[in-house]
Amino acid sequence: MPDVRVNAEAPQNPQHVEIRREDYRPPDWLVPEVELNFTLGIDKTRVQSKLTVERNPEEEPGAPLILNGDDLEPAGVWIDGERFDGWEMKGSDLVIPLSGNRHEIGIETEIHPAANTKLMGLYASNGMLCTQCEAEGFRRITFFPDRPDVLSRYRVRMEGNAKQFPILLTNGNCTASGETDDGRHWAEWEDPFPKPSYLFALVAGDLKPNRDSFTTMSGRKVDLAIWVREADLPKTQHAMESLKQAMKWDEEVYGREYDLDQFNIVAVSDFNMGAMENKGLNIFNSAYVLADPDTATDADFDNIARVVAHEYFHNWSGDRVTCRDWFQLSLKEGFTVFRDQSFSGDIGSPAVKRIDDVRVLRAAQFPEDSGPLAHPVRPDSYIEISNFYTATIYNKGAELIRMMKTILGPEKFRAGTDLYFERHDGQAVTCDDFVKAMEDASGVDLTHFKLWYSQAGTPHVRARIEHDSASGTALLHLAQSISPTPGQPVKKPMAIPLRTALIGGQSGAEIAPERLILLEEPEQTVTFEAVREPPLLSINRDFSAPILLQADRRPGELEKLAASDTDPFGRYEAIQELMLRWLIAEAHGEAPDAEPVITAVSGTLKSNALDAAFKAEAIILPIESMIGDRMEVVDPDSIHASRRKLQKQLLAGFGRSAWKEVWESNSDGTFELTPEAKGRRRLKNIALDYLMADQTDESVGYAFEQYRRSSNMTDRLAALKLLCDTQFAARSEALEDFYSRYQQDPLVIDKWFAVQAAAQRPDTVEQVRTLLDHPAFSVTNPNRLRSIAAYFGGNQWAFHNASGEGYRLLADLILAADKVNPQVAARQLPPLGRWRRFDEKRAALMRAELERIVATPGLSKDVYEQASKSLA
Ligand code: B3K
Ligand code: ZN
Repeated sequence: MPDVRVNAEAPQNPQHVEIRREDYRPPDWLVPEVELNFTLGIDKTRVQSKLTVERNPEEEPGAPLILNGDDLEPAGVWIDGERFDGWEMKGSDLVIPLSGNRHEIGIETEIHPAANTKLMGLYASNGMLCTQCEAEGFRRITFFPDRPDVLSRYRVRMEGNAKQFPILLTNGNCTASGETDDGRHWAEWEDPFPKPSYLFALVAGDLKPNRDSFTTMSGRKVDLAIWVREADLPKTQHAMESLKQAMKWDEEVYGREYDLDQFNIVAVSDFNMGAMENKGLNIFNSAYVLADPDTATDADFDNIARVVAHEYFHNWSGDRVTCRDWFQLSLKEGFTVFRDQSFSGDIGSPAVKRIDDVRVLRAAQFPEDSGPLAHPVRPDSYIEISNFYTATIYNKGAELIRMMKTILGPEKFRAGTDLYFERHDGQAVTCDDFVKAMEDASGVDLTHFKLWYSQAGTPHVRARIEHDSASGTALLHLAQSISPTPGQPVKKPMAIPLRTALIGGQSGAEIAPERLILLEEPEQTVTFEAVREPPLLSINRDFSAPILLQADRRPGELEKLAASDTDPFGRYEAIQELMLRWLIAEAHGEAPDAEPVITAVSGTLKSNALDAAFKAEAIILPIESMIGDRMEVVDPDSIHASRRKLQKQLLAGFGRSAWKEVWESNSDGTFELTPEAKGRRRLKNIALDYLMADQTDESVGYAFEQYRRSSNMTDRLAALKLLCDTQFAARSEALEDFYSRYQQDPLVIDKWFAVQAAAQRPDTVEQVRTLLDHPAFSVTNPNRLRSIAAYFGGNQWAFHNASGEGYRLLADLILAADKVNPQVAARQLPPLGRWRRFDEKRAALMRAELERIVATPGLSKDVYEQASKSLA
């Protein structure tokens, strides 16, 4: 690991030291070969490792071998076959002095999978054994230089009870297997590709495969298998289809071919995040594998395709080329998210996918970038790396890659990725190496652009157009600034690619074709010639840069853009901006006129040129937190009231019967999973949402009818969500029915908890308190914990209840979860950290909960880092 030093500015706690990027040093010892021998048991597993270690010729001679451990004790250590007792422990690391330059180190450890509630390292889930090693879980299995720049070839032997663990899987290809006389069996596997320890994986359990195959572009046949419990097999086909689509897409779009003879995916029910890209053996949260129309929504199906593709794409962007250190995490994550976003756009609708991605960025990353946990895409320091698997690393990281593609153009971008993969295959590299490959392949200087990696915060861009009709000249005045973020009080101007066009204010035609403006100065003016009519500014088209744009608009401009922008994203943006301006004005008590919003929504719904999926995205009201992000001080109650009011005005403005018509005409008889069918379901359910705006007997009746009649989870859950917000008897009837119908299916019961935690009701806090005592609730299963914590923390109106009870509830939950699983507990903290955005009373209540958390004895460093930084 990099040297550990304490930064005077960082929160102080003697046990929780800060790791700094600038302290990176290459490893003293390399480990070209690893042999692991597992004697498997749920309660106790014995791990014997044999490491071939070589002194790194470029590093300090004489350095001892330091192997990381976590919760481990060596049961025995051998050097070159001789038992060695001269080792010592330094903290949790094992230190072995070595005289020569190459040795064979043997280490034996004993681990306890069933007792491993952190779900890092080797753990038990539903009677099976599985692993999670990224970022620092391998050190909970055996002592090892557990850092991504030590790459090793692995040979693994697993042995265990054949009945309990009929299936034994690890990375690479199986080379031998057999049985012993006493009901046990074994398997040996070899992974020919050197990999860092974080990509190691092992699975042992009673699993059944959905098998298929894929023939690569060079004609090699790859055996594919998705391993699940037998009862879940019928729900694996969508994941399998998605995998084959992803394999083909990566060949066609990036020229990347799969490299092993087999590719395995395993679904597990206890998993800290979505999935993990272990070489040749991806391990998945079952939520991202299992789906059928009765139990999974359209969004679930899309997420499965996205995550399956994401993990598969990591085989090149992550596994073949990996990160030098964890500060470079976005090297693999930002790039891979960009790749999965493009994939999802290509198999569905690129415009709708872009809208969706920007919505996620605005809802999750922008608040992070303007809050106490803001950090650059390439962070400078961390206390616990698990806290840095953030929207900034992933989603803003993806925006950086997208911007480079925009600046270079598609051909040069592809040349850049080709060069990157070719140049760095088998290496552990940095974000700088990625940018260098882009520069070398394209001849474009990206020096200024690289500031996006080191400077945190979302740039604000102000745009104003000035038109001189006599000369036909339009001047576009641009100005940029970034607010300070923790540790970065003064900011430099960024290089911001803005795709820009002009639309004729009268003709509605594109009067200046799209061009790319690179805004590099604090202020810049761009000239457009031959502009014969008053222009409408269509800027940051397709959201070409992750910025906060403030464009000066004359009255009526947004309405025109909403109907005529030639960029679909721009059209969406104009409608949303109209809504936001109304919602904010209303929340400020200004009684704005809703007519322009009604016209834009009606026009969109009536358009013959737009498809249902786009219409749905465009007319959906911005979520409450998004409205809050635009206010000086977030006022949850008036935001809620304002949003409800606009919903009612749109119900009346477009007309109840017109909404009913949208609802009914988009209800198909047969269930299909095509982009068109999904778009129609989405539009239908948004129409139902509007119909329910006044919560009359009649409209609640529609929702209940849809709930009962639905043949698919998308429609059923949409109706349940709406009923959940009401005080009608149909609410409890539907909730009870849903529970009894799906009680055997944990992924659906997660939804049952989630809809209640997200409910828009004045008594949600009390309801959620009661749910915590429900027999099916548990803090040990991450999906179940998230089904309440994440949904409640994201429910602005309920969480920010003026009583402060919401804050207390979340803090209680975080503290309870921290005892079993610090990583997942820490991820629930950010909503409490946003106290600066609220009124004094709420801010004080939020701070009090953060202080209570920080003062709790035995707090993990995960939660400590998030809470203490949030208070700073
Ligand atoms: N690389 C993993 C994330 C691991 C998170 C560890 N705390 C999944 C992914 O991004 O593909
Ligand atoms: Zn990833």
